[in-house]
Amino acid sequence: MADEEKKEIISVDPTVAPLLEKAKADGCDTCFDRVREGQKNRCSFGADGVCCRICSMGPCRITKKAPRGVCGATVETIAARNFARMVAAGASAHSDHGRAVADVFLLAAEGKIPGYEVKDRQKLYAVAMDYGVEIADRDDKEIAIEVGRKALSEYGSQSEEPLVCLKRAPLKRQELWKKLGIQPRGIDREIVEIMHRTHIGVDMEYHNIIKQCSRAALGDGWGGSMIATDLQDIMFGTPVPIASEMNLGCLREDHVNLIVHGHEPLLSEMIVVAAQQEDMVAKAKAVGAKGINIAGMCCTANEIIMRHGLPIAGNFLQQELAIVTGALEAMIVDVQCIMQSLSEVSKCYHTKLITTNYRANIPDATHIQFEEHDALASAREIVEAAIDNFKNRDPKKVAVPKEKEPVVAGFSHETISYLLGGMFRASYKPLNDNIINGKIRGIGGVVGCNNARTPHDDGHLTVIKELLKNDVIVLTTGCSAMACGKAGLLTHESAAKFCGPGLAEVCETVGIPPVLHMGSCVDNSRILLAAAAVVKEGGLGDDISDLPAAGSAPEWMSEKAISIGHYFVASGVYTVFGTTFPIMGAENLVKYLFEELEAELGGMWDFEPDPIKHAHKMIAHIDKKRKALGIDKARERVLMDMADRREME
Ligand code: SF4
Ligand code: MSK
Repeated sequence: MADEEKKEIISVDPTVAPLLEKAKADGCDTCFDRVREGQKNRCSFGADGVCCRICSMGPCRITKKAPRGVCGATVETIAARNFARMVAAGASAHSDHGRAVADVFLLAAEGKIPGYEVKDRQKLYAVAMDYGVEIADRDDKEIAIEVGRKALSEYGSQSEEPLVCLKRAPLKRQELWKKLGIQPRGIDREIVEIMHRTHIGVDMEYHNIIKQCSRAALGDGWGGSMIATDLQDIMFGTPVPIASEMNLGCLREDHVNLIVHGHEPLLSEMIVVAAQQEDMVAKAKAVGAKGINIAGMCCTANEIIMRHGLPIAGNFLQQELAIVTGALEAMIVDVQCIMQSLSEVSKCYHTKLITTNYRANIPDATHIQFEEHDALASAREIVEAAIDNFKNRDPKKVAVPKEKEPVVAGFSHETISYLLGGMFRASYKPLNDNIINGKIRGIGGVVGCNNARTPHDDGHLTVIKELLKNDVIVLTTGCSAMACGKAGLLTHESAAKFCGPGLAEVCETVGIPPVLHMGSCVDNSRILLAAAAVVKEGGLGDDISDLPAAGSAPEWMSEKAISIGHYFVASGVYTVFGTTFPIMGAENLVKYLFEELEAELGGMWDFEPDPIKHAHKMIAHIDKKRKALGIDKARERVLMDMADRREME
């Protein structure tokens, strides 16, 4: 084997290796170094979910010789409690995001804060109707106030009534949730209940713990996250396909560069406005720059690309590398997926790390609190700080990669329906018809993070290319969507290059890319709604679990991914995770989540770190569902040999 072949692949993104070399030369280390050095050896008890540190009699580590904790807890109880706490943390992150959006939405509707408005009236009316808000003979302000109050009350509700948006699911699914007693009530309440149940000496039956996981996770997907998406769309506009670029090559050497990183678009929307103001552009020119360049990172990036066409600098594992380019004046962060090391890396360069949210401070960063009561003033202060920092840039340290790829992003589930059916007949019918006739084999939802323990972006791209080759259309969000964009998968042209003949034909006819960028992490709720719309269209069963569809997070790392995965499962979707899975040391729990849960929920978990096998598990599930629907014969089988495959590469 040649030396290059033996070399460990760190990333398949061409910007990464040269910037890692540069970081080394500049004397700073990154997550790529730490994962191979100080943090190389993982604790297997922690990785397998069999270490309990819930009380101070522990930590208790379960082995064959020591099968119970001090309190007598079994390995299943311990692993299920650890898993449940991941669901709680993930659901709380999404839901706190949704609450912040609902707060601002209501204040804006009441006229108490300037700068935010209703940009999508149709969506306001649609959401109002779902919440039972009267729209006839009322002005938008009144409607928005009532929608805001009702949405906000979903978080703290103490009533036994289920969440409003559950009724967007297919009827059969709603009935199943009711029968199983897993309809979420107040969003916060379900998260608190997980924390209570997993305290020492409360819930010690793993099926019952997982049941509460389902309730809390559904409260995230059909609650906290869905509210965030709905209200963001009303305030900032429902995304429609928009052209832009992805990767670090979008930083511009002759501009003041700002990256907005994190999750909540409340601030980034205002940064966009501030950076376009004439006096700000003039200030940038006065310091010798040609203008102000805003790019995004992680899910904030997905928000600004979808609504403004602003470029994406990179996904989770590239955040430190953006600073290593030496061309970044300010890294502006809010909440979630921000590495603490950014403050250390920025010390090697001139970059100003600016925290903006009272919930998320970082030692040695500059904190400029984002005040939603005077949002534009906060945004201007931040943009000015970036402009002032331009003079500190050291030209000798600047090395912006060339690589960037054109993309089309911003496929909301409403837009997909419009693109498929046209303005007057918006519907999912052409998609359903092409699934039934076999040109499209099924639907894959591939989402989630990067993980420094696996080759950066490789898991996403290998899984997705394998799905496309097998005529599976892909819906994507989060950092997975960015991996796709950087590799040229988010363009119309990619259909001919990467897809099997059936999928390629449909994409070319309808005029869509085969991988549809649907947004940020909270926008996984859009995938739920797309799945519900496909069911409602007819011909593919009467529940989400009947669809030839599967979910995947090949490189997941965050607790939010576990919450997302579990609400997919509890919504009836077979969901495969890569890298590692946090309960593998508890055999019975593995059996329950990976096999038995399907009989209860119609969906179940699976784990497969090898990306090709991972994709084929999804395809096998899709084929199983096609068979159950009686549409397996419709697919014309196209046999490809190795030469055909190489040509498609
Ligand atoms: Fe050990 Fe039980 Fe305490 Fe967990 S709750 S640390 S298993 S004694
Ligand atoms: S940003 S949660 S690393 S997808 Fe939403 Fe990316 Fe995962 Fe964060």
